[in-house]
Amino acid sequence: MFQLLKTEGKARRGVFTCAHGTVQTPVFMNVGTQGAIKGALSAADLKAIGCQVELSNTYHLHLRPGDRLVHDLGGLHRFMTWDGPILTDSGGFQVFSLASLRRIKEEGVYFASHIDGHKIFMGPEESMQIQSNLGSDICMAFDECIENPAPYDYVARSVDRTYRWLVRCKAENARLNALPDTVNPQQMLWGINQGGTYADLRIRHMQQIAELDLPGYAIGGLAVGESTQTMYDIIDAVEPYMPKDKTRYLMGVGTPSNIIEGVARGVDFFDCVMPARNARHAKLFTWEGAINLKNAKYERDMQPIDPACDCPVCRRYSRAYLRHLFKAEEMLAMRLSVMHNLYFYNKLMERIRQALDEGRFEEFRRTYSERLDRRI
Ligand code: PRF
Ligand code: ZN
Repeated sequence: MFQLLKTEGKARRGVFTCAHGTVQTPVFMNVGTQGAIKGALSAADLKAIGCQVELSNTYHLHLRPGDRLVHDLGGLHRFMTWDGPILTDSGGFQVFSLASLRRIKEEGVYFASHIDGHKIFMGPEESMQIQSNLGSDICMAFDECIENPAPYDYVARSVDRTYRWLVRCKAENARLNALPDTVNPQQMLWGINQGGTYADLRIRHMQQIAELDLPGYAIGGLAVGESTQTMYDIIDAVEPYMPKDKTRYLMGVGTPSNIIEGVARGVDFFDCVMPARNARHAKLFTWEGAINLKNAKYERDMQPIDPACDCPVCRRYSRAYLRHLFKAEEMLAMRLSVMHNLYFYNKLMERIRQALDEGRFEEFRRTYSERLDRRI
């Protein structure tokens, strides 16, 4: 269920409720692809960094340890000991970015596992069955994510197929939720808008999927090759056709600035591997811009990563020490850096929500949108 509390321009402040709790939006979902946050963060750490929603992947957990096993052990919440909301991505995107020997048919996708090469089939029903076994609160539709730019005719045909897949997802999700041994009978399905960089295809598809009256809608197929401006233009084109009373999720986006600009365009949910990935390369976000801890200038710097940050890492450790950990390739370098960056992203969302509550989001956007993406 989604309740819209307040708007400022197109930006939205809301509360989302599911079986495992309430979520204050706009929100950033912390990515734990295989049921763990990269950089050795535990479910207990997720609380410490202010995580509201954890995101896992159908494709990875299906291959290993297997969704049937997770089902039999009581579902993903219990398995990873995270009792807050979980969203699972459908596998659509991962099949297209990771798997090899891919063949797309009307019934679904045939591909080879990126782990051992064995042949797998995944279609809308299989994706729903896997996500039902995992017991996530939100399951995502099985879609085709096309790299931009792609030929108009291909995108048009693909979007039609993604629509037919969504109709099948909806029926299968309803059937699975009604089974007696379902992990999470309240699992909700969100649809995904596709259409590449073509506004007309995007809008037509959005109108079609809005009619299915799903509890949430995502914009997929962005941040996959197009320019930042094109991404913003597509969000602007689609947004008027997204139901106002349903949650909106911009998949796999992005930098702090992309997120602020996404909120300004009416998006409620975000996820991205960037904060964790950057952290593992010693690239850390601060409220003045991003820094690289490997830089020699931090060798004797006893300040925290960000003097304006109150995360568990900044309260205790210095840039000099973290730089040493990176140089020495200590695992602790990864763990502490990922903690700081994810805390930063969750804090960014908290500050966005605060600004919306106080009617000063536009001012916040002017102050931070460019600043946070620059390198200092
Ligand atoms: N589809 C799905 N997951 C995704 C995407 C998509 O288009 C993207 C695109 N940025 C990220 N994750 N199912
Ligand atoms: Zn910090």
